[in-house]
Amino acid sequence: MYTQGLDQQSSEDKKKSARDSGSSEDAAALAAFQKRVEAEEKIEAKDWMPDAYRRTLVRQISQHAHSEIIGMQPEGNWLTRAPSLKRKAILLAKVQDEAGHGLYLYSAAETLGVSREQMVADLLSGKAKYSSIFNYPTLTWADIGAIGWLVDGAAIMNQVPLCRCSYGPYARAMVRVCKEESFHQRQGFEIMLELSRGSEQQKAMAQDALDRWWWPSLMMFGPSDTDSRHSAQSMAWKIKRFSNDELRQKFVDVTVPQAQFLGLRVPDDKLRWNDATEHYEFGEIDWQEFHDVLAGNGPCNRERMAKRRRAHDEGAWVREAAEAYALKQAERQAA
Ligand code: FAQ
Repeated sequence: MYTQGLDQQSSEDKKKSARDSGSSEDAAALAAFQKRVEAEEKIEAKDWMPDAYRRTLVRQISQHAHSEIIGMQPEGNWLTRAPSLKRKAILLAKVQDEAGHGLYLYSAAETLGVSREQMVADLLSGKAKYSSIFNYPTLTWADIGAIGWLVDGAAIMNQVPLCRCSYGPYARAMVRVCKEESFHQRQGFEIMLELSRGSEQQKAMAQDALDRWWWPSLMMFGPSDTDSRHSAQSMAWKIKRFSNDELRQKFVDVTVPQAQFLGLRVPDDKLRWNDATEHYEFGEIDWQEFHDVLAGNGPCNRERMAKRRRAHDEGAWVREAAEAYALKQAERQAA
């Protein structure tokens, strides 16, 4: 009788119980989900989604959030040494923007059911990744120009397509992030412009910064398409709209003329314009360096993590005070 009862269950009921149990994802549910993605419908937090789609988003969005937070450190290093009050105010605003981006992104990830505490714990334990680029040192003021120009430039190239990501909360967060990154890119380029039109020493500083930041910026786009384990599925789900290599090529095509305008030399002997493809050809990335940085052995990995852990510990009193205040408010409301 019992088995018969199950057999008689409508297909809608079966889908519902599969959804409720969060277990078996039947082929019909997966196909319906894919159809929504292909119709460019936004997937929202309460909609059914495959477990693997949810996991991919939590992974990417939390890594992205951690990158924004750790990314405050290289530039934060120059806040007290900016060459003028105006430059200091601009840099302070930029670093605060990065903190804001981290917060929007943690909030977007939380809509997928992961807690902020868990994400932060994964970062602090070294389990979660953040962008390789933030493990390089900022040795001179020109590095602040190079970060804005190249790192924010690469970030925009990668993130503008994320405004069309199939997951609504991530896509919407990216709209504001991209507007701010666009301002950051311009302020970096303007620093480089001023240095490259300055004294011989300033020009040399600008060139040295480009020499050190060029290749790590190209690495930001991730492994080549042949080695990118997530790209194919993420593109099928319309989380990613372009592959890592496509975005890297777009970045090179846009940035090389900017370097020429600055009168600076891109540190790549193989760089040349190809009339037939209408793209720049460029040299091979040092993938060993990329993997070393990802494994925690870049120039500043340990320093970045130590500083983040210290900041977290020193901020314990703020979290405790906020919790005590929330409790007091709740008690007052209940009374
Ligand atoms: N660094 O299969 P794929 C910014 C990992 S924000 C470290 O290609 P996927 C703003 C990848 O996670 C910069 N790890 O992976 C700012 C995966 O590891 P897993 C951050 C990297 O996800 C400016 C494995 O390698 N932006 O700059 C890197 O399809 C200035 C296999 O790779 C974002 O996070 C890397 N460079 O593609 C702040 C944008 N590349 O998880 C302050 C959103 C790859 O399997 C100052 N994210 N990996 O262990 C994305 O678009 C993608 O996640 C990619 C990687 C393109 C980064």
